[in-house]
Amino acid sequence: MFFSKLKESLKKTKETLDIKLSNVFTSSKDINEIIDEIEETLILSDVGFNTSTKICDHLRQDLKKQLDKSEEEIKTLLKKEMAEILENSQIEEISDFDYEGKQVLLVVGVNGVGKTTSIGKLTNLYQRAGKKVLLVAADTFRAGAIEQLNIWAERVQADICLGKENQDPSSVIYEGTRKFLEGDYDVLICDTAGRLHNKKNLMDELEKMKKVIDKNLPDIKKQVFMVLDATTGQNGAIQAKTFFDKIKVDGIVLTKLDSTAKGGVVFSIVDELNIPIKYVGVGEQLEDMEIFDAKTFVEAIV
Ligand SMILES: Nc1nc2c(ncn2[C@@H]2O[C@H](COP(=O)(O)OP(=O)(O)O)[C@@H](O)[C@H]2O)c(=O)[nH]1
Ligand SMILES: [Mg+2]
Repeated sequence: MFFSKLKESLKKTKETLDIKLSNVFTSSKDINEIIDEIEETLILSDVGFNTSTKICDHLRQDLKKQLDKSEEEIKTLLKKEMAEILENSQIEEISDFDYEGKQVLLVVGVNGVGKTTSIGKLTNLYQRAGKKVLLVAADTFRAGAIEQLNIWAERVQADICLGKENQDPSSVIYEGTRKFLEGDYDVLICDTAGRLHNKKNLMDELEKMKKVIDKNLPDIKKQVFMVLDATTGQNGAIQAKTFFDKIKVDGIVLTKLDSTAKGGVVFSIVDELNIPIKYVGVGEQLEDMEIFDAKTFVEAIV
């Protein structure tokens, strides 16, 4: 089940890649020409220029040692090189769900990428692992945003700290940390308003929220998750890069893989941003989130 949903959600990406790749092999070409065209295909599939070049350089090396240069063999080697790029990022110590102590997540990203929805889905995953979750609605920019998280909280039956519209988000976070310490919660997940890296006051606000968490929960595992919308492809990846200069991000949640052919962006996120993708969103429902796994991903895409 787990695998089939990811596969299904990557259909658009796979189809686009398949069509382009099969074109590469149609007329007779020499091997260099084939690899050049594969490289072009990857770039056009949002894998990113540098990452595509890297994959194809490795592929060229592989094929030097290889007599069999059939389409099938080339594809097998291509898959291997693509998987290697993703596996490099998987230095996962202990999974967030197996972690025994208390933990905090601060969820950040630009508007509409799927932060609030992902928090609902993540809460469900944590609960299934037996963890008690407390939510904090610190997107006080709009009353609608607070209500949206509240609806998720009701759906998954998690406790929530509700901010008021226009309340300083750091003060809502503060209230959340107090409640978290008083209760027998395992996980605190904080929703925030969408922001762009180039809005200084909003980035300062984020910094302040982080400080409040650090100060109130000093000895607790903390992670900042950045949510990225896969449909924005390379643009989203580039935008994320500038974000990281301002705030340390521990993991990426990549959403909307089900509604794009730009799933190739996964490769440049891992390779160029050097931040692990932790979860992928594959739909709008509660269950539509999966733990990112390099091998499964490559199998579903090529
Ligand atoms: N198809 C699809 N839609 C998603 C996914 N994640 C979020 N969305 C939708 O994206 C829109 C914005 O989500 P929201 O959580 O409000 O984004 P936020 O502004 O970052 O909090 C909503 O309509 C969500 O249903 C996903 O994985 N797949
Ligand atoms: Mg939101």
